[in-house]
Amino acid sequence: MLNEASQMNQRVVLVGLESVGKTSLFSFLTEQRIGEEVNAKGSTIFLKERMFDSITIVDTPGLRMDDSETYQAVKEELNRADHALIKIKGTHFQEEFEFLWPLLSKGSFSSTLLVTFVDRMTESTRNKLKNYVITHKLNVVFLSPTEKTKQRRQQIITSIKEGKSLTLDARNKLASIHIDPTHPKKIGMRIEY
Ligand SMILES: Nc1nc2c(ncn2[C@@H]2O[C@H](COP(=O)(O)OP(=O)(O)OP(=O)(O)O)[C@@H](O)[C@H]2O)c(=O)[nH]1
Ligand SMILES: [Mg+2]
Repeated sequence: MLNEASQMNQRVVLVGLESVGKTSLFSFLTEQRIGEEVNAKGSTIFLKERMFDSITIVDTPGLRMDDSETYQAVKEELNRADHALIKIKGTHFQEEFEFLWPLLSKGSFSSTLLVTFVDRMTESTRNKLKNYVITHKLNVVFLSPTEKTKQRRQQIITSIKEGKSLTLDARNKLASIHIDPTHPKKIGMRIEY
């Protein structure tokens, strides 16, 4: 059951490294096309907010190890957030989780962990992570482009509205799981995942 707070406007921030699919999710949740706040490569360059279902959602530029300005801007957004949608590529689960850890372990916002690029994980790493999440009842949603259904959208909205969170115990569990990265295969000059 949704509580009273869930009826009020909630501020939700999308957080993650570059190209993990934040803007794709922003567009999917708000049911609107991607706007003009991207550069030629499709990377988000400005914070952008939209409203849907009594939720204000903020799309942020991707975090990079060498970009402290973006890191600071995202950190400030998180200070104002009620909920964080944390996106991690399943193909690079361990390294991205470690990078985001300092942002996750502080703050008073509730949070949902969304694992993307599940379609690019090997079957064994995908199963390992999924089984781990089920066994430990972790608040983690798996998202691949082919699974962008109404039910998946509703699952994410429910997690936001109910103020579900990754508990400290869950975060510690996730930090301790070992998932081998799926290395990109080089095909000519292009890098394919
Ligand atoms: N295979 C696969 N591709 C995805 C997935 N999610 C997003 N993409 C693709 O990845 C690319 C980057 O997606 P964006 O939504 O722009 O990623 P972003 O996190 O907003 O990127 P930045 O703004 O640069 O940080 C797009 O071509 C998407 O179609 C996924 O789960 N699997
Ligand atoms: Mg983006």
